[in-house]
Amino acid sequence: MGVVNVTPDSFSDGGRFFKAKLAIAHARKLAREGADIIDIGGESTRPGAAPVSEQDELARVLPVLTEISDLCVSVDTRRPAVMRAVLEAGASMINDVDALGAPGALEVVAKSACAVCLMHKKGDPATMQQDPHYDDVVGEVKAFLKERVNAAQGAGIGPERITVDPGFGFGKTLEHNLELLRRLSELSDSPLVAGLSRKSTLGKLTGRPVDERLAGSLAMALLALQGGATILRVHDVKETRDVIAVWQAMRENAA
Ligand code: 7PJ
Repeated sequence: MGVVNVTPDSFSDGGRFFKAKLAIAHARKLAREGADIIDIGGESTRPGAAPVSEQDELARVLPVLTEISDLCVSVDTRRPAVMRAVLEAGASMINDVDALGAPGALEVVAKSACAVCLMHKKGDPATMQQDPHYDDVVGEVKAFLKERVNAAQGAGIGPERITVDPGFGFGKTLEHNLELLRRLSELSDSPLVAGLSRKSTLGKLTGRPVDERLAGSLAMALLALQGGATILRVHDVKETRDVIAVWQAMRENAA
């Protein structure tokens, strides 16, 4: 899954892709480099990001989506009205950091045939990184994902449409993120999405700024694959493809 941000304040590309044309070109490039899914988002969920109106979110996402709806496009949104509009415009997947928690979200997704990613986060993006606490981070994330998968299935979303994500960096310290990565395979029976690309966890581990986290991101990608991740949400598709090729060759040649 290749990330294309259409937010002006997204931390990892400094807003370079705010303009629809640039976002479309970037999406095409990621698809050529081997992304199976293009994830576009019009609301930055980075810690402390400014809120975006529904109208602005749609104005950012729709012009990009309509130009690339021949691709498998996932839309990163928490709003049922945005979900409805993008599904009508050809989105294949809803990637929701609120795990379809907004009133009406389950119903909108259930009425379509799209795939969905149900992500865990603790707290609100504005404040979630202020001293997050868990008694048992793996247990808590696992229970939450199970509850949301049950809710989704209860609403009529078939298991073949559902993926889950521990939400690295969403209300989690470095230690929480590492524990979740270490025990990724325990989290769910549903296919796992892992998003670690360029995240601040890597800044803490390597001391590097966001534009120098490629090597760390690739190490994380390999660890996520080893932990059983099915979908890697990344910025650097070409390089991550090479990691996948190496990992797959190793697996296939195993007795
Ligand atoms: C994630 C996401 C993630 C899923 C963001 C960033 C922050 N969606 N949206 N998983 N992260 N499913 O790109 O670093 O980890 S926004």
